[in-house]
Parts: sequence; C-alpha cells; structure tokens
Amino acid sequence: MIVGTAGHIDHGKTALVRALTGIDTDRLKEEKARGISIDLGFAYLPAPDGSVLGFVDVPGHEKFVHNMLAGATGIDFVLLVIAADDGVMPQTHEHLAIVDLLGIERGIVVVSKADLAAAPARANVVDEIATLLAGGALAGAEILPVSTMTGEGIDQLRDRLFASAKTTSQRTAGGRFRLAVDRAFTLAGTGTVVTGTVLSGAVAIGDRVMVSPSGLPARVRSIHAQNRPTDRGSAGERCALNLAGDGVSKEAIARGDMIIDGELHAPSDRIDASFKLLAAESRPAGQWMPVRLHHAAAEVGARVVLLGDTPIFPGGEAPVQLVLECPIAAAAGDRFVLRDTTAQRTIGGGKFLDLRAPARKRRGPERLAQLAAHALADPAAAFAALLERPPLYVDLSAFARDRALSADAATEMVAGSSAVVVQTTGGTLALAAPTALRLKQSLLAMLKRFHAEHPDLQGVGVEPLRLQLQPRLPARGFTAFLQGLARAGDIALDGAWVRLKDHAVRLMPADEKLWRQIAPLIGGGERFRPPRVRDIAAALSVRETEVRRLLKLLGRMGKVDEVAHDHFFLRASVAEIVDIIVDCSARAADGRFSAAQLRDRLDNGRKVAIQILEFFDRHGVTLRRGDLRRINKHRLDLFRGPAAAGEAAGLDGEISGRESSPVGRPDFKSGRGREPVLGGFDSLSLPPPSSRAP
Ligand SMILES: Nc1nc2c(ncn2[C@@H]2O[C@H](COP(=O)(O)OP(=O)(O)OP(=O)(O)O)[C@@H](O)[C@H]2O)c(=O)[nH]1
Ligand SMILES: [Mg+2]
Repeated sequence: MIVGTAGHIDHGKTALVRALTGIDTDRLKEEKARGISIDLGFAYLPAPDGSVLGFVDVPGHEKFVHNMLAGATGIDFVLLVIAADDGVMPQTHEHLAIVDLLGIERGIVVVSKADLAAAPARANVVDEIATLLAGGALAGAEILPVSTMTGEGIDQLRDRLFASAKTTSQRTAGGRFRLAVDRAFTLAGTGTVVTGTVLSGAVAIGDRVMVSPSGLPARVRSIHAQNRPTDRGSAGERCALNLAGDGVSKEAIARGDMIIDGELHAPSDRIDASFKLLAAESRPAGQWMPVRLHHAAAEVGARVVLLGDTPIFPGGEAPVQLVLECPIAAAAGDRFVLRDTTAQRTIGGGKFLDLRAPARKRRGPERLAQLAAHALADPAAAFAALLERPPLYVDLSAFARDRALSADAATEMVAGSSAVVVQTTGGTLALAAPTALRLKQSLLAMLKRFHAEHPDLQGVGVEPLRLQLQPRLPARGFTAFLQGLARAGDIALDGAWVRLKDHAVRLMPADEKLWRQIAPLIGGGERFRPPRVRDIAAALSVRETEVRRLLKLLGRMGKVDEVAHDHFFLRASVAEIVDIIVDCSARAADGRFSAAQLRDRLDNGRKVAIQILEFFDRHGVTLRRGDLRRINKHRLDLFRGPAAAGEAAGLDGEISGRESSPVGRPDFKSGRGREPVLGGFDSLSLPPPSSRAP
C-alpha cells in the first residue's frame, strides 16, 4: 500500500511521516533552511506481516501544488493532516479537492499538533472537518488526534495503516506495465535509475520497456520495490528501476514520463474526458479555456473544448475535449486535474475517456453516445456498449492498448462478448456478431442484385461496395472482411472486384450475336490493322455507339484491347504482336528496334505500328528512347500470359485470402501463438435476428 500525505503548509505532514517511519523526508538543503517541504519525500515502513508500506510526503506550500499532484497519483490511502491549532486552511481545501478528483477514497484525517489544542479547540476543529468532508470521497473518514511531540495517537495511527494495508485490493495487476516517473537520477556504479509508482501491470528484470512519450526503448537491469531489491515490481508498489539502453540517461527521462510496456506506446494530445468544475470556482468554464493539465506526474498546457451545449457551471460535470500542447502517455480511465494557467488554483478535474478523440464531429449525438460507452469503467462493458453504437465496429487493438489491457485480458474480453474479429494489417477490428451478419447479408444481396442487372460485368469494385454498405468499415478492415468471406466460400475476389463465388461473366444474347459478327472482322487476315469502330458499324449496319459499347465491354472481359481510340484488336492478336516485337528486339544487336521494323513485320502501315507501340509504351511493355524501343521483360506476360490464353481474362485470377487467417484470430502481439478463441466467420452463419432489417 502507498500512503500519501495532504494538507496545508506547516501542519505537520513531514513530522508525522517521521514519527511513523523514523525517516526524515525533508532532505534538500533548501527544505532544511526554510523549514518547509518543497519536493516529494519518500519513506518506507515494514509491516508486521512482512509487507512494506510506502509513504509519499508532499509539500503544503501553495507554490508547490504541482509537486503535490505528482506525488498524489497512485496513492492508495491519504493522511489528510490538519493542525489542531490552525484548523482548515486554503491548501487543506485544495489538497482535499485534488484527492477527490483523483478518486482516492480511503484515508484518515489526522488532527495534528494535538498537544497545542485543548479539548474545546480540538472539538471545534473536528466540527470544521466534518463540514469539510461532507459529500466528498472522504466523507465519514476517521478523524484521529495526533501529536508528534507527545506521541499521542501515533501507534494507533500506525496500526490503522497496517490494518488498511491488509484490505488494499491488488490494483490492476492484470494490466500492462505502466510506471509514472517522479525522479530520474544517476547512481554511481549503477547507472540511470528512475523511481515512481507502478500504475498497472508488473515488470521483471530483463524486461524491455519504453520511455513514453519520447519512445526511447530501455531494458530493466535491476529493480527495487518498496525499497527492497527484487526480481519483479507490480501495481501498487513504488519501484526504482535501473534502466539500460542506447540513449538512456537521467537527461533523457524526467518526472512526468511513463515507463511502459512498449505495446502501450501511443502518446496522445487530444483526449475526450469527463470533467468536473469545482464548486468553489467563481465562473463557469468557457469554450477554449486555457489550463494546466496534470496527469500522473506530468504537467502540460492544454485547452478545454466543451462538448455540451452550455457552459459548465461551478460544481457541474460534463464531457470535454482536452487539446494538449504536447502529447502525454496516458490510459483511458486515468484521472487528471486542471489548474489555472498562473498555477494559483485548482479548477477541477476528471477522468480520461477516449485518448483518440476526433478533431471534427466531436460533439454530435453519435459521438456523445460513444463517449458514454467509453465512460464505463469495466472494459468488457465499455467494449460491448461500443459495439452497439455507430460506427458499429471497434478498433480492438487501440481499445486494448488505450486501456492498458494485457493480451490475456483482451482475449478473454473478446471471448466473453458476441464479437467477431477481423484481423487487418493495421490491427484488429471487432464487430458484434449480428452486425457482421447483417453486413455480410447486405453485401451478398447487393452482389446478387448487381449480377442480375449486369451479368456481363465481373463484379463490383471493392471501394464502391465499401462505401455503399453499413457499417462502413475502414478500407483495411473491409478488405480483411471480404477476405474472410472469400475464405468461407461466400464470395470471390478478383483484384479490385468482388463477385459472388459462382458468378461468371457472360454476354447478353444480343451482344453475343453481334460479337459473333464482329470477331471475324477484327480477326483473320486483317488482325494487325483491324477496322475501327466506325468501319465495323458501317459494315454491319449497326449504330457506332453499340459497337463501341460492346467492344469496351469485351475489353473489360479481356477479349480485346483498345490499342488506340476506337481501334480494338483481339487480345490474341496483341499477344502475337508481343511475340513479334520480342523477335524484332532479339534480331537487333543492342535489343533496340524501330517502328519501321515493326511496320514491316506487320505490314499495317506506319501510323498503326506507332499506335501499337505507344499502346505498349503506356503499359510499360516497351521502353522508348528517341525513335528506338527496347523490351521490358517483366511486362511481356501482360498480354500474352495465361490470362490471354484463358477465356475472359481476369475471371480466373487468384482469389485473395492467401494470408494464413485474416479473420477470427485476435493477435495482441505478445499473445502470439495463443489458441484462437473465436469462431470468427463461422458464427456468421447464425440466422439473422428477425427484428433487424438488413
Ligand atoms: N507542537 C507540535 N509541533 C509540531 C507537531 N508536528 C509538527 N510540528 C512542528 O510544526 C512545524 C511544521 O512541521 P512539518 O512537519 O515540517 O510541516 P509540514 O506539513 O510537513 O510542512 P510543509 O511540508 O512545508 O507543508 C515544525 O516546526 C514541527 O516541529 C506536533 O505534533 N506538535
Ligand atoms: Mg513537509
């Protein structure tokens, strides 16, 4: 358990910690000279059960509230110290407000310097305290008179702390490792050491960690937890880590940094949060209010964007967006405190909800509904709620990371939900199973309709399809979703086209008839200088537009190529010409050949020969320099490869989904090699919920 002091200057916090632990935490020369605490002090007290209590002693001076804030994060238990001869004073209020805002609910109020107050004066202070605590997190806390002079109450207080330590629940030890740095220094013979409170997870010797927000990687060489050497430190302990690595030095790490599991590194400078304005404030919080943001041991300038329609009045609470001057390493659910820009008073504070706050559309009803889901403290509940709200999918990787969930916890959360996961190159998306099913059904229905209307087209483009469907997945997620359906055999993917598995392109009967008339005209002896659209139309007494339309269609089917405007060649003829230019090139000493050489071989006139070569240039089959060209070996199969030989080229192209399993296996990186826990697309064959129209 970590115990923190709080209270007005000179009320006896440091003296109390010394009386409890025997350690004087005022170590700085200036602290000794001035008789006040300036920075944080640390002390430890072994408990009878073998555990160790950590103490963070904070300064009471109004100028050092920022140091108090750095120390108050991560404490489990507060000793609010109020001098019997002085009573409730300004920093008593301010520190108590901070304790409240940080959500610290356990503590004792110590009436210090009890030797200086007679019974009536003590009673007055106790009354004052009851009023002070009413309605706050410490309401009803025990009030204990103590004197470090006479020793009154000290043993009693120590016993109370030992008893409380026993009931301190292990903090989010299951989460990924995060330590809020409050000191970084060099220790002779050891190297760079950082100290701080472990906010979640655990760390072991040899672990690779990261300094965030800077992104500096480091390795843990040794650990002290609660002042004792150990192999492992975990949530709820104060730890000193000896860090090694390129660039790791006391200059590279400072109070306010986080030492974290590298998977968590994603600093954020735009954070949506719930915010409470202290009742003691005299004015409402206005739009774009400048503030100092305190988060863990970090402090950064920020602006407040109101997300509601009205200002936030003193005592009021509302969602806001915090726009930071520089990014911080935070987690969703972390508490923060705002102070005014001159650092004279605490304004309010609250809880981070979403670290990936949007800069646009940040206050619509849909966004506020999402925020309400993010506000749920239980990750599983928040995840389930998000799946049901627009945009109807959750970036699972980001969600797990921003809540500092371990791989196990994330996997368990997904397994316990109705989610279907889609693995993309950029991470994992999750959809509620009914949502995924609806998406699949509307996609199949759309393809069916499209094929019925356009039997002569190979399919719908991936992108237009994505844009027409709800929910509209991000491009990568949609591709992975399609690949999942392709693997399940529902659809087929031909490059950028999507079609139903059994759809084969065919011409409409009328087109088939016309094509049978056109084919001999552009093939046969005239195949290297086939008639143009206009000539074909005239020869067959058909409208030009009809001929053009059909030939364009046949082009998409890979049967003809439009070498120049309105000038279509059979794909087979183009393949023949490719062979001829290969031969032309082979005959030339340096592989270069001219348009005239090709014209002579094709006997089709200079103009057409040049058009063919320019067509090849455009496709990268030939490379032109001056009047000569050479061949690009890598492009030769574009027209004469297997596609040219096949019926309707492209239709038998490879079907994507070659990756081992793009769907159904959440990969939380360090969770690699775990058993997949999801049915993935199998669960998409569930019958649709009848109440929901696709
Ligand atoms: N008579 C009496 N004096 C006390 C007692 N506890 C502390 N003092 C005196 O009060 C003064 C301030 O004590 P500190 O412990 O430094 O007060 P503090 O709250 O740590 O002050 P800051 O850290 O500067 O906010 C010192 O001169 C102490 O000797 C007590 O129980 N009785
Ligand atoms: Mg002090």
